[in-house]
Amino acid sequence: MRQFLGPQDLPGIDYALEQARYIKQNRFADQALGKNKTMLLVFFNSSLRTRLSTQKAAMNLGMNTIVLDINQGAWKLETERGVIMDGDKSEHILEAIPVMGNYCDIIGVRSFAGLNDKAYDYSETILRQFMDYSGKPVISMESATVHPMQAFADLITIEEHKKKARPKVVLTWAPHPRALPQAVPNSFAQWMNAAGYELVVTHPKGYELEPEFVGDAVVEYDQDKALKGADFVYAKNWSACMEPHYGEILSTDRSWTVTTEKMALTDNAFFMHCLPVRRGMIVSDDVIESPQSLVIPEAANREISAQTVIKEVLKSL
Ligand code: AN0
Ligand code: CP
Repeated sequence: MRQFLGPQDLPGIDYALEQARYIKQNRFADQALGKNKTMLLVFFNSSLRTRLSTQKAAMNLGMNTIVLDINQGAWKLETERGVIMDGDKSEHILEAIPVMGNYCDIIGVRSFAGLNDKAYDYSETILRQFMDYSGKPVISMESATVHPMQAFADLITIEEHKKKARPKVVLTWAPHPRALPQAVPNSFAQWMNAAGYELVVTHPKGYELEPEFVGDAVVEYDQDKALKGADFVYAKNWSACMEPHYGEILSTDRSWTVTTEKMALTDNAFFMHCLPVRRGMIVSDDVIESPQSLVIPEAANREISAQTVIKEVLKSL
């Protein structure tokens, strides 16, 4: 496996879940696989969970890890080709990437969508440059359009808690004061579809996601209707995806906040969110603190999804 952006990069979803179950019980069984191998994690954006869980996963596999925060201590990188570099950027990404590739065996990259230019974001320009110029396998740690290790951890969490083979999973938009990428909802929808669950996506009009991720999921503009009979409620904010409003905030309607009243419409559903979450905006304190809240087990499973993915990459080195 030379790249990881989605379920299509793994040998199969059932295989991946089986591997994840094994790894959760046997975290240190594959230490020989990663011995003297180095995992480099490159962050263009902030992170708590991804930073810690991916390092932990690599260490469980016997690897060494190096973390580089591009915005703290590295040279400011130019990412556009063809510019005259007379501004504040000291180094071009097209030199920086092959240099980084020399010091490691696998690279994880966090490079959020800029939300200014949809074509630039949706062609995964930064991640593709890493794939093309590092000479090393590249894992998305939330790139412009996907967050596959999060969605894989969410899938593992649902598998651990579901009470029926094909649960009803509702992905709901919720309000947020800042414009956020579509990577988390894109990947969540993609992985839920890959798992064959019943998926309903609900959001105000104008927040439609790309059909390549939504697939055959039902899109329901009435949140209350969508929540009826749900087994899992996955809340997330995202900015508008469709032109001419790409990256814009079109609604801050707090009636979409997931509250106890909203959860009462479900079939005693579990509440999920990738974190970090803004209480009072996305979800009420009562819901996130309730016994039905899975936010902490989801975050714990980030170690497992990362380890499953890194192990597959190590096997192919
Ligand atoms: C990011 C996002 O929405 O993509 C990261 C989530 C894992 N969230 C924020 O920037 C708050
Ligand atoms: N869920 C997630 O990716 O969290 P971080 O942004 O803290 O890594």
